[in-house]
Amino acid sequence: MNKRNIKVAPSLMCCNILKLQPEIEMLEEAGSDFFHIDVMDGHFVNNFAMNGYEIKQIKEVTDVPLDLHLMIESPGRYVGYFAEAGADIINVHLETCVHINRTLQKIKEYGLKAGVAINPGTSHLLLEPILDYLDYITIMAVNPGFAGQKFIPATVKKVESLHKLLKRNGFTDIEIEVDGNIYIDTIPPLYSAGANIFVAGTSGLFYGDMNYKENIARLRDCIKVV
Ligand code: S6P
Ligand code: MG
Repeated sequence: MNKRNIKVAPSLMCCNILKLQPEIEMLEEAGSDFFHIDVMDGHFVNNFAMNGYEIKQIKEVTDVPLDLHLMIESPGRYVGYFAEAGADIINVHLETCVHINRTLQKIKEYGLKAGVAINPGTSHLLLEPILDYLDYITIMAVNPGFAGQKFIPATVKKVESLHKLLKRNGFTDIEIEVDGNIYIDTIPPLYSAGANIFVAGTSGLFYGDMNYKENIARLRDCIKVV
């Protein structure tokens, strides 16, 4: 792995919502690999964010793939709804799915990439039976629901152990994404542990004078290539 494999996924929840279209254009221009869209239902997490109507409008103004992070109860009921809104990747939380295989199959039936996200308190070992269905695994480095939280250190070991598990079982195409408090200090250990997609929020991208090009370049360049 070298630094070309790093993918940066700005979290659109951290944009200035009143200027969303110009923000999206600037982020696209700055080299975003995905747009990470947080969807919250006020049940699984104590917050609300983004619906299909809004996602559809975002899809109309960008070609950057939309990476949906569904922090909602019973996400299987809404796979069609979000597919029609323009999702390219749907990540569901393992903790919200009673019939996870069925939900992942449904995402695939819509021709989308499928991902599973797990909370800091959920073991990655639970993912072993469903690896066949996955394109992405999102490891939460904070408890989901809010931007601006502090990195949970145990995340690095979890990523490392997951990466080994994927290698051992021949699932080297599954990419590991990490979400929460991503910045130049947290990327290097996560990257060494095996993650390569980084959700960029208030810690690593939306800060200071909001120079997206510079800030994304800093995130990519914090990995030293030997
Ligand atoms: C949080 C959500 C995230 C945040 C992102 C913000 O529940 O899933 O995607 O938007 O973590 O980044 P930061 O740097 O403020 O933690
Ligand atoms: Mg997220």
